[in-house]
Amino acid sequence: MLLVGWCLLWLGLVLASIGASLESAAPGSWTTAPLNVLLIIVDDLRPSLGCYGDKLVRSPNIDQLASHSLLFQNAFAQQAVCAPSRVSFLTGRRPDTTRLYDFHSYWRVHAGNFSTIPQYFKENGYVTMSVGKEYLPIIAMTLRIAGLFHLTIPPLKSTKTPSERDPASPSLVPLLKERQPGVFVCFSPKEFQKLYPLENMTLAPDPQVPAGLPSVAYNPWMDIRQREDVQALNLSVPYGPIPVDFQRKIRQSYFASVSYLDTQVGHLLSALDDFQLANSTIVAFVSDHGWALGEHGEWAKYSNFDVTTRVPLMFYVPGKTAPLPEAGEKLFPYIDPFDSVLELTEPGRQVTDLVELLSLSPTLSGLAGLQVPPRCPIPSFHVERCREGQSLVKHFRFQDLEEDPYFRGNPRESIAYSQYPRPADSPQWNSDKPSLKDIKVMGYSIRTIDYRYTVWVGFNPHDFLANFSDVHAGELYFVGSDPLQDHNMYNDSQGRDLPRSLMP
Ligand SMILES: *[C@@H]1O[C@H](CO)[C@@H](O)[C@H](O)[C@H]1NC(C)=O
Ligand SMILES: *[C@@H]1O[C@H](CO)[C@@H](O)[C@H](O)[C@H]1NC(C)=O
Ligand SMILES: *[C@@H]1O[C@H](CO)[C@@H](O)[C@H](O)[C@H]1NC(C)=O
Ligand SMILES: *[C@@H]1O[C@H](CO)[C@@H](O)[C@H](O)[C@H]1NC(C)=O
Ligand SMILES: *[C@@H]1O[C@H](CO)[C@@H](O)[C@H](O)[C@H]1NC(C)=O
Ligand SMILES: *[C@@H]1O[C@H](CO)[C@@H](O)[C@H](O)[C@H]1NC(C)=O
Ligand SMILES: [Ca+2]
Repeated sequence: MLLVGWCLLWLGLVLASIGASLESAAPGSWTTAPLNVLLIIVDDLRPSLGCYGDKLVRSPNIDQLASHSLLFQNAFAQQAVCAPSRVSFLTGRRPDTTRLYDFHSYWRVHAGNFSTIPQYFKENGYVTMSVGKEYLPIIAMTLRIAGLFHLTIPPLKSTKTPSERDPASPSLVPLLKERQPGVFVCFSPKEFQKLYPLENMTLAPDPQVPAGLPSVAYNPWMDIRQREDVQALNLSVPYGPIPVDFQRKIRQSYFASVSYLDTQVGHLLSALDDFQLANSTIVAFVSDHGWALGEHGEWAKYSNFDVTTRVPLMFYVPGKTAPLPEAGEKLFPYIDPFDSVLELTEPGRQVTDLVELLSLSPTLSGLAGLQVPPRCPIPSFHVERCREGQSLVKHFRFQDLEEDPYFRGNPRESIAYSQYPRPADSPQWNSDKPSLKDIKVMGYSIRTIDYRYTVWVGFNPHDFLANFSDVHAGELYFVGSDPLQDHNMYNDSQGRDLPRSLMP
């Protein structure tokens, strides 16, 4: 049985501005013509990209985007699983506010009728469109439902079925051109595996389950076990390691998917050039969460480790993160990852501050010249539009940098929060994706520039209350001496001066 690659589906949100209505909607806030916004949300993409320092992965088109963008080196998802993360960053609220930790409820009726990124842009005169995974028939997939009123054009269909189409068909290009529905084809990028010969595939540097890992922190990657080819391996549950040859195949497939994705991004961005939109379109590139590829003996997402919470995040803002392209100049010429000699693209500007995906919503608003929503009161279930994350707009004021070091930010002061629910203290069949009613423990995690600190505490799914007196386990990893998070120092640190409150 062939190992088919995990398919990185993606979603593009096109927020096209309409000048006249915008100007009346936001008088005085524009110094130049309003900008379009192209938001590329990749599914399950960890920062295994050239622009994030990965030496193996070929991602020339995304690297080229990065070279014209402001790239955030340390961006973290608020919960490392699809729907909770997407709902969180599209509404700008933490999972404890959307109350969506699983796939089974609709936040507008279950928590609060919060506004979303496309909804806010639409209310401000933008035409909003999307294509991709949010169309999957899962109730919590935000845009499918919300799309009824926050997308100008209903979400476009995507398909997971391999097809005879040109594998590199630039599916979103018709959107840019005619603003008409396109079809995105996701397929097994077999051909792209040639970029990653098995003999060149490395294993995770730390493929063992760490001795000091509390069992509640471990995600047993049940969905991967259910695959036919993995079942044939007769792995022991929950810790049984995957044979190393098979690990290499998984990693090969993942990296091949990344390169395939890169070609799609390349076609999409070169269309911006072709339609002379690169001078008037903000491009944001992001993923909903990361993905473990054997680190700590784990696979897939479903944890609080950096490998699953850390995501790529970059913004191209014409005239700000890169000079405005001259007439006819190509800012994003398509680059073939199969070219034997790939020129190294110059890295663009980078920020090392720790930032959260929650910041996407206020940041896009600020960059587009819309009013940045105010900070949320506590609680904020009744407030339709506010932000729980910071706007990152201050990082884009480059001209001030030389004179005013304040705008450099201070990585030491920045913090990113993530969380993950569990149904029990030991791994079991539903540990990866517990339904709300089954959640008994919540792992609240802080990431600072120096450490990741997680406490797993009792959680009541009926009143959504965490009990910080009821600590089931803890984790503490020092980034400097243990960047891969294999040496849990929590017990050693007990009684020392550590952060008391994990609640943001
Ligand atoms: C949410 O608010 C919108 C108006 O902003 C309204 O059209 C919609 O019906 C509301 N949905 C729910 C579930 O209350
Ligand atoms: C595989 O590794 C060999 C030896 O390091 C190297 O010469 C070759 O370019 C690699 N192949 C690819 C496709 O990266
Ligand atoms: C930490 O302490 C707890 C409770 O005493 C114990 O169960 C656990 O094994 C210890 N962990 C490590 C890594 O020593
Ligand atoms: C699967 O592994 C178990 C032990 O872990 C062994 O008893 C059983 O025979 C194996 N089954 C197959 C089909 O190899
Ligand atoms: C973008 O470039 C095109 C072609 O050079 C030009 O017609 C258009 O006015 C420019 N738009 C902006 C916002 O500068
Ligand atoms: C919180 O946990 C502590 C320790 O287990 C327990 O004594 C207390 O009753 C719990 N509080 C609530 C509100 O459940
Ligand atoms: Ca995902």
